[in-house]
Amino acid sequence: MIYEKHGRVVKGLGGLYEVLADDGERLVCRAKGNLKRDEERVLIGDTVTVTVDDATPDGIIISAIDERKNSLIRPPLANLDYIFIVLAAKKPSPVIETVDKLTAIAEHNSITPVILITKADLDGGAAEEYAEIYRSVGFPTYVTSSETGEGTEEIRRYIAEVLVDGATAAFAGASGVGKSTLLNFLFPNLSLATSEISRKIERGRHTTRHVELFSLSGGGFLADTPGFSLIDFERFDFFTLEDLPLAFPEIRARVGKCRYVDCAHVGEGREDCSVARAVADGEIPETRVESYRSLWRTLKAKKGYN
Ligand SMILES: Nc1nc2c(ncn2[C@@H]2O[C@H](COP(=O)(O)OP(=O)(O)OP(=O)(O)O)[C@@H](O)[C@H]2O)c(=O)[nH]1
Ligand SMILES: [Mg+2]
Ligand SMILES: [Zn+2]
Repeated sequence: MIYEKHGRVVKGLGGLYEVLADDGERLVCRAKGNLKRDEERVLIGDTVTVTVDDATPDGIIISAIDERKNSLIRPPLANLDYIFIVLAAKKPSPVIETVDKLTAIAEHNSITPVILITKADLDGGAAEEYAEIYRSVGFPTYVTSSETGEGTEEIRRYIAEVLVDGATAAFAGASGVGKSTLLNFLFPNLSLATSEISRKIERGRHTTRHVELFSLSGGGFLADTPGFSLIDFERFDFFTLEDLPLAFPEIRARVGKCRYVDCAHVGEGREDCSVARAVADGEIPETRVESYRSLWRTLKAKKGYN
């Protein structure tokens, strides 16, 4: 007998996928040939049709992927509603431009960015400084420590409130910031592997190797993802020069208010630019506008923008 099921791809390893069917059954399947190639490749988080052929031993196949709400290259996930951007107060100290790039990628893909600052026990002052930046932009922001438990009740409550009825989120951020540790703290039955950061280079060791979506009791999904290192986060998922100001809420709000018609809000002798003024007046944190300008230059230098 041949029949179809519909479900969510929650895990993928070595060409095999695990699909949580809408009826609760877990199916291990392969993907149809054309769903293995780059653009059409099955992503964790996809909702899919699985065709089951009872008569064949390997007869459980992902045969179609539903249209995606959004998809990211890094972490490789589809249909996200929230992305928890995780940075540590220190060990490793955050690369703010990478954090801001992630917020921009999230905004551009209609994913709500949530800022999660870990390891507050190591430097509470630094944690608060980072938090201030992102609170001022208006992102939900949490300061936590998996060592002392600080802030974990608040984040647990937020997750319980928003990750319901199929809503999906991922923890993303540099290797070693404590993503898996915090997930274990919040959901002790996950038992995710974690490991100490390297003493020599003060970076993580890429302990988490694959993306996996966990189903939560409220009907939502939450993924742990492999951390990235400084070098492997070059690629933009993304967009044009014109899109970039729209991906920074505090700049987006001032685009229409700039008196220069063709302004990219990157400075260069334009003291009266609405964004430059907001920075001077302390309304936009300097680090955010520095990230914006740096990303703008990177994008402009890419082929096709001259
Ligand atoms: N002091 C302190 N250490 C922490 C905290 N959270 C995590 N750590 C430590 O940081 C190290 C890295 O934690 P992981 O959870 O493996 O980091 P990760 O972000 O999952 O790293 P990848 O899987 O490589 O992306 C471990 O030694 C943890 O014990 C914290 O809140 N405070
Ligand atoms: Mg991990
Ligand atoms: Zn301007």
